[in-house]
Amino acid sequence: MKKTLYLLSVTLLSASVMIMTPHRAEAAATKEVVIFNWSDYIPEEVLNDFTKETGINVVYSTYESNESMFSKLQVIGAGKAGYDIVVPSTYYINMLKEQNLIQKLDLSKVGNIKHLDPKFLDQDYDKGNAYSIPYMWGGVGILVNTEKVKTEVSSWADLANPDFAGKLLLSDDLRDLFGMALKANKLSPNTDDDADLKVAYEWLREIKPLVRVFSSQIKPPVMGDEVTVGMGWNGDVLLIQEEKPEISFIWPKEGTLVWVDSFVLLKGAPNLENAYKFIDYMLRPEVAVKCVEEYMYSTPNVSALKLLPEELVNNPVFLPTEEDLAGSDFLLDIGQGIRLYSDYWEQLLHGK
Ligand code: SPD
Repeated sequence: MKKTLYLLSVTLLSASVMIMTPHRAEAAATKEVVIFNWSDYIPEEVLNDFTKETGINVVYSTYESNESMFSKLQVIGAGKAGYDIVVPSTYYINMLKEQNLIQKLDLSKVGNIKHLDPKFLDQDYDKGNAYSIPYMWGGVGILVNTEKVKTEVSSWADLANPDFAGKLLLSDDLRDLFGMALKANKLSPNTDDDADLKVAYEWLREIKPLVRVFSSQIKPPVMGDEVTVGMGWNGDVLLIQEEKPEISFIWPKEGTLVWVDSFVLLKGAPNLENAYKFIDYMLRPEVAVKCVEEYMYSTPNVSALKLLPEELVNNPVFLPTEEDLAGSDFLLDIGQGIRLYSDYWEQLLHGK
C-alpha cells in the first residue's frame, strides 16, 4: 500500500488561513471546491486527479474529531466558513441540520450514488439521503501487540487488567471512548442518561492510571511500542499490520461501535456545483478503491468492493462478519446529551 502523503496537512494551515481572509471573494472567482474533512481520509493523488480532470482546485483542511468540526462551524457559522463539503459521522448529521449548518442535496447531481450498497442508504438518521451521502465506515476494536502481551484479551472489560499499566492506549474520540466504557459495563453507548455516564466515567477513572495515551491517532504510539494494547479503528490497525504484523485486531465480545462518515453540503457553500462534481467523483468505484487502498477503512461502495483484492474483502478486520458484529451498536445522534460526555471527559482528564 502507498504511504500516507503528509504534504496534504502542510497545505492545511495555509488553506484555512486563506478561507478566513478578506481575499475570499477573489478566491471564489477561481474554480475551486473547499473541503473540511478528517485527517488521513482522502489520498492526495485522488485530489490531484480530480483537479487534473476538472480544472477545479481543491482547498483542503482537516479536523481530528466530530466535536472540533462541529464547534468550529458553530462558531464561524456555515455561510461564513467558506467550506463547501464536510464529512461528519452520521450521529452529527442531525445536529448540523438543527443548527442550520447544512443544506439539502439534489441527488440528481450525484448519479454515482447508484454504486452504494442500499443498506447504507435511506437510514433513519437521514431519510432519503436528503442531507448526506456515505463515504466510509468502520468500527473500533482492540489492538494487541502479540509479541509483548501474553494475556488473553477478548473484551473491552479486559482492558482494565493491571498488567497493562503504562501500556494502554485509549481513544480520545468522545463517543468511542465513553461508548467503549459503557459497553464494558453492559450499558448502551447511545445513552444520554447521567447515571449511565457516571458508571462509565468511574470505570474510566479507575483504569486511567494504566493509560499511556488518550488518542485516536494510534500509529505513532503503536509503531513506537509506547503502547501494547488498546483501542483503534479497524482501518488504522490494518495499515499498521502492514508494517508491524505482530499487532492483532479483535472485535470485542461485548460488540463494537459502528460508525459511517458521510459527505454533506454546507449552507451557503460558495462552490455548490463544484462540490457536487467532487462528491460524484468520490463515488466512482475506481476512486473509492484508491481511498480504501490508502486508508483501509471499509467502503459502502459495492462496485468498489468488487474491484478490491479478495484477500482484503475476506479479511474480517476490513469487513467484519455478522458474528464479529454480534452485540455491536451503531452510534446514534444523542443531541444535547453530548454535553454530558464532554463534561465527564473534562473531569477524566483534569480531575483527580
Ligand atoms: N482518519 C479518518 C478517521 C475517521 C473516523 N471517523 C469515525 C469516528 C467515529 N467515532
